[in-house]
Amino acid sequence: MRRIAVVPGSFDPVTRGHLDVIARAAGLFDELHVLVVHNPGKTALLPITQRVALLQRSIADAGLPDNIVVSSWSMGLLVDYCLEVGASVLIKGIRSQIDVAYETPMAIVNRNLAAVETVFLLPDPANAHVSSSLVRQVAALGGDITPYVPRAVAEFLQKAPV
Ligand code: COD
Repeated sequence: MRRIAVVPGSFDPVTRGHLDVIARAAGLFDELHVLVVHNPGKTALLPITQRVALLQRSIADAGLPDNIVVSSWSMGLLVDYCLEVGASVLIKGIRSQIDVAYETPMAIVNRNLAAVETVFLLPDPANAHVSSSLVRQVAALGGDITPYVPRAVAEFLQKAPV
């Protein structure tokens, strides 16, 4: 049986922290879906189509394996997407106790809803402090975001400042 997993996120924009989790998850599963989802709790910077394009380019530039599919989902529950593509696992990155507190209830609900398990991956310590919101803030104030994001994102935000 093919082992299929989904890495969901806002990816607004994709960071080096996200890419690290995606790279390691791709090595654990036969097929990995990187799924851009709107988080109603956050104010979006980039449209979903742009986030997908930047993810695709960043994954290609990093030379990640070709078992990675990038798509987006706005049709309802995350687990509905999992069922549609035959995925039985969600992957989340855990940087801190705050992430644990945020992710744990969702992991239990997703297991109850559709028997989809959540696997938590710890970050590379070099990226543990990186978040999209930090990148948005540094970019908005004119700072250097290149240590935190793939080259494609840095180039895009330099051309179209936030
Ligand atoms: N290192 C490691 N992991 C990281 C890093 C880093 N530097 N930065 C982010 N991550 C992880 C996050 O912890 C998260 O797991 C993932 O990467 C994505 O992060 P974001 O910030 O892009 O995305 P979020 O946190 O806004 O997530 C959006 C989701 C839509 C995925 C989330 O809100 C969710 O799971 N919603 C559930 C929707 C649903 O179906 N609800 C009903 C049942 S629970």
